[in-house]
Amino acid sequence: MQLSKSVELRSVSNQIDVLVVENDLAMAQISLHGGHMLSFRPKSDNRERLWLSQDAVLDGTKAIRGGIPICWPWFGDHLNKGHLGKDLPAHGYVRTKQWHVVDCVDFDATTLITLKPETAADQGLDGDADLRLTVSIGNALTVELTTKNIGAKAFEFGGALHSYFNIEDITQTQLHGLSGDYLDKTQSLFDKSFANKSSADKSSIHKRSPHQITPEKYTFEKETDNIHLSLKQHFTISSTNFSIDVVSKGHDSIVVWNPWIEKSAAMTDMSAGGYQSMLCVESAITQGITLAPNEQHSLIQTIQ
Ligand code: TA6
Repeated sequence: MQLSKSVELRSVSNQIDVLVVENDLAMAQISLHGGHMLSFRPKSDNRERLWLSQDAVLDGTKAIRGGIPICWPWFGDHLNKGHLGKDLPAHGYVRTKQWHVVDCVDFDATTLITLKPETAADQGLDGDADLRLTVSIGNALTVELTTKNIGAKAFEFGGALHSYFNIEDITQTQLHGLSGDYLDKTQSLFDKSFANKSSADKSSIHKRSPHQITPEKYTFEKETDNIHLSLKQHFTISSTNFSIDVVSKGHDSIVVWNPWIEKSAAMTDMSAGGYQSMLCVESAITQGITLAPNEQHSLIQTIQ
């Protein structure tokens, strides 16, 4: 596939291939391992929007910690672990697959790149899907994950654009735009098999779990793993001197995650202090979406 003038393919330690993009308006990096955005820096202010762990494993052996992991075709853990007789990976399987460039074009105000995984089929997806990630890099970054049913029967899927945002100091950070109640995964009945339960079971778990009301001032002072069953589309993450705008479409939930001190320290690909400069605000499908043959669905996040 011919790349456009603004895009170059570089190898990181001869182990993963990364698309390095520089056009008039922005710089960005996308790993072909996982179809994974690693960096987005608009030239208007030259500030990095995405957080990438300094200990991220960039050799293709595991999912990359930071950037925008593509979780698909489920969010969290898969229900059928036991039935399928082998462990299925958390957050689906495409974040460790090799992706290919399908299209790469420069326009006046953006570079548009479309990627697809080597295969969208694997254990845990009961159907035939075509999966594409289209990334638009300009003043803003738009990431669009499109799932199309190309088989003869309906299937259910979930997922997330699990974006890690780069912030100055988590204790000075506020999230604006969410309201209503949320499920606190650190305390709830939310168990490992939630993601692929039937819609009725999910809604029953949500009802039985202790719900919290989103505070007017949404700040962070401990481990946070909140599922907001929210269709709201516009969020702002504000730090002391800087804010990031996020617009989400096609989601049924917004997941807000920070592992805090102990969990950061326990992760081999995150330093103990890593939690201080990151916040995940994820556009997610936690309830599952059923696609009939020929139907398609797009999960979209725009970051500015
Ligand atoms: O989206 C939040 C979450 O599901 C957390 O529960 C947390 O474990 C996180 O994602 C990271 O998951 P990972 O599989 O990348 O370690």
